[in-house]
Amino acid sequence: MLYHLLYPLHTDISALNVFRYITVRSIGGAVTAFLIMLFLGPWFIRKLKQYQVGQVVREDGPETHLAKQGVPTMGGVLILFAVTVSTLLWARLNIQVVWLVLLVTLFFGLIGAIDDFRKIKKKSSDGLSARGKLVMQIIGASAVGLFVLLHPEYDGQLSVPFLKDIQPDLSWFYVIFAVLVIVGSSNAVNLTDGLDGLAAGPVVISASVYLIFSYLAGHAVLAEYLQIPHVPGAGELAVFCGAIVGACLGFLWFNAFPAQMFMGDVGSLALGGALGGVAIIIKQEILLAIVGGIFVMEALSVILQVGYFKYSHGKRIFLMAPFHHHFEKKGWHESKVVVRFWIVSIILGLFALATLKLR
Ligand code: 57M
Repeated sequence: MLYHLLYPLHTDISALNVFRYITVRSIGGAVTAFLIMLFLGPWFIRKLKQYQVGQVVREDGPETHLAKQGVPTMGGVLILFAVTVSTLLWARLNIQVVWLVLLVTLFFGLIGAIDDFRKIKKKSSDGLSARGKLVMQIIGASAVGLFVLLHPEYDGQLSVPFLKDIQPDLSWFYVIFAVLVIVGSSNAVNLTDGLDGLAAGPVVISASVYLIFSYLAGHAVLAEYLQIPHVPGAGELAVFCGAIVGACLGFLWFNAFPAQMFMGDVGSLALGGALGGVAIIIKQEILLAIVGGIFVMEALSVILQVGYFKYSHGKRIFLMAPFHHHFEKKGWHESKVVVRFWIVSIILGLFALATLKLR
């Protein structure tokens, strides 16, 4: 909005020229979202306590988690508020993909909110049924699939990191692939969100990497030089990614151990959906498995554990799944697990950036 309001005045006030630059607006988006979180956070936590929006902790988990009973949850509502306000303030609003990704993110947030509400109302860890959640997620992700189908620049080809000459063509299967990426990413972030700061940290790192890739994808000259797909308008998604980075950093302020609030499914499903959406729109789909390697690893640990548990009639591969519980059960302190997962996430983020040159 600021772009539309202020940039036209640059002929009279030359300083307003800065609103033209995506870099400046991405930083503006990040700082705005961060400050919204920081200033509204304490008030929001008080309101969550007042309305008794508290976490119901499962009894079958690590014992240390029983102390977390009643910690205010649904902090994701504030994250989504901060992301929406700063994206609307700093992005160019005449770019379709900004609206698409923002609306899909909010829709995934809505699914999570329904789930959270049910859990809080019933005071149990059963929210929406897994099937109900999945159907709604597929409906939301299909909006991106439909966009891809209707826009000729999405030709069904995949960008394979490190291998610029290999671009498998999925043809119209690409639409199904897009839905799988978004739904998978949303659920993987949700599974990861089980320790203080564990989901928000890697989301900050992944969104920072996608901020850079979005900027490059939207820049015709740089995209050609780096031999990555050029997607007109994608640069504005850098502003959206900046807003996610800022909002999640602000959330971490309160979610760092010992957490004053959790994000809830409203936050985790939305943030995962957002990352998946950006990855599809800027055509850096496979890269998400590298950048979000922590999320992939957590989801895989659950698939392997549940599969083996059923196959072997009760045996386990890990002490407990998702993977972070395994380390807790081994006696690592929660903060140690979280910081070590962040370290791995940073390394993976750097590795993902290296794909720009190593190809
Ligand atoms: C939700 N949610 C946390 C919070 C957060 C198929 C199965 C493996 C699924 C999996 C599952 O349900 N995972 C997704 C993970 C919960 O946090 C809430 O949920 C939101 C995210 N969706 O924002 O609102 C608990 O996580 C802890 N937490 C923190 N700090 C945070 O910042 O400490 C969350 C955020 C909170 C709090 O304790 O209550 C969750 O774990 O429920 N299921 C599991 O994860 C269960 N695993 C399991 O049963 N594994 C089995 C195999 C055979 C399936 C096994 O390995 O034996 C575990 N869940 C829990 N305890 N809580 C079991 C142990």
